[in-house]
Amino acid sequence: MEPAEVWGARWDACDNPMVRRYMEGVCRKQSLVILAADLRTMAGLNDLIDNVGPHIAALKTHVDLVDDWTAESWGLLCEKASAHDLLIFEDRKFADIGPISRGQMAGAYDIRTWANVVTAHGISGPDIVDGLCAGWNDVGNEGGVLLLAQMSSRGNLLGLEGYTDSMVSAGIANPGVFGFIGNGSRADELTELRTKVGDRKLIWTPGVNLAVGDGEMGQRYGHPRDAILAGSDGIIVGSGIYKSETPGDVAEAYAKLSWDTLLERSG
Ligand code: S5P
Repeated sequence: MEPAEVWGARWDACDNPMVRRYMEGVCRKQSLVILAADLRTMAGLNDLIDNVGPHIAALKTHVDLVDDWTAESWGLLCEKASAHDLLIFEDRKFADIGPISRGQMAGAYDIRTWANVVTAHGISGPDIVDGLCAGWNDVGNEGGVLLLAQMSSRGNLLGLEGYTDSMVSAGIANPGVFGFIGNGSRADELTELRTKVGDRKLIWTPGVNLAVGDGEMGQRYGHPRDAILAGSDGIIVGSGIYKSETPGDVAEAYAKLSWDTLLERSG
């Protein structure tokens, strides 16, 4: 199916260059799964991508989790991700002022050279988005920022009155914003977020798992189908996949469910 048909109004309304790349990738891969590859060794990450690469649309990394990181091994991992037709999403959760965030896109990890999408908190004000985009521009790249509008973890402060609304109004008109992180564990909160966001930006959701309930250390989970029907455009799944005995099969099951639900939503 054509992306315009699958994504409907979101396809026409989007204004960040990475969004259509993602939407097209989802249609090629028939998956809305963003793998949260929260492993601590390069060997583990390589094995995981070999297993699940065909079933996911994007690879989410925490580059500073990896014990045996080297620039060379990371470059090879990124090449592997590209060979699997994956967007690369560094979940760095930047939060500083614009110029420092721009500098943090460089540094030892040089995120600006390999990440297509990054996360940021808006706690320091909306200029962080321009700082991150300047980081990409410094090396002739472009990318998209996902602003955290909600979180999945128990007791987080993004639920305080007015925070989510301020985040959405700060990000909605900025073409550097790819979309927002919403809370996949609470479909009603997500429905509200979607109403505020409209069709111009995507919403990606962590806190989803086929086994609904509470996770470790305050993580909460909802069902991916409920999240997509409530307006999620990408399901971020970590331990649900990488802790299973058969990550490839489990990723395939998440992919099928996510794609079927997207078609149900669009149809
Ligand atoms: O609110 C959030 C935002 C994010 S990006 N809650 C989250 O859990 N995340 C990330 O999603 C978190 O950093 C982790 O990499 C992933 C969830 O992993 P899981 O193992 O709970 O599926």
